[in-house]
Amino acid sequence: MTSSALVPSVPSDNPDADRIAEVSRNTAETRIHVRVNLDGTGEARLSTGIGFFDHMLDQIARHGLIDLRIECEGDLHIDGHHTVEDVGITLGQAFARAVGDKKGIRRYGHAYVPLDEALSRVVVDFSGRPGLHLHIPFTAGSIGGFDTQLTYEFFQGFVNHAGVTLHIDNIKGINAHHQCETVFKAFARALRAALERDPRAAGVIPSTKGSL
Ligand SMILES: [Mn+2]
Repeated sequence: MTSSALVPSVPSDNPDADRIAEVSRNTAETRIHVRVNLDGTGEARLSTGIGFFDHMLDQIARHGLIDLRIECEGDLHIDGHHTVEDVGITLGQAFARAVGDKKGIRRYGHAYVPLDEALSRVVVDFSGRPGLHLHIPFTAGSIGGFDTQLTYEFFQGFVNHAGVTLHIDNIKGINAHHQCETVFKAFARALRAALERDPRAAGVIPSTKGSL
């Protein structure tokens, strides 16, 4: 049984207002509260109970200039699966809500980010159509107790609920911590680029369809 409480985002009639949304999602497996400000400064308050996962979510805030509050009490006595997947789902819901009708945003964003020997590229489209194309040849199964397979679960949850097309490629990397961190940093930079307001397209929905 899932319950989601959606706190209304700020009205979109002011094109300069901060884009803020809050979502609570409670199931028998996880209890999650997320607050995002897409026009923030990169401030993060994170407690998922998985240290490395918090470190990755921190990259989204810092490099996306997104204020992020994520509290999760999950069934970590089983493993990290439900926690990571459900944080992805809830964060995706919060993004969809904060982005609103997508008027005036750039819609597309991409970034290459290196960290020493590792290099990743992330391309995002706020298309309204969920699609994940993820290629990360992880060199280890676990990073500080974080199961690297859960990277896919996080992004699948996010994509499904944010309604974005996401292409993620880790191009090079030997150290798995570096591989994962370059993916999250590139994701953050791509989000920032896509969600930025385009002054040449103020009030315009960036699609020939007229809606996204
Ligand atoms: Mn690190």
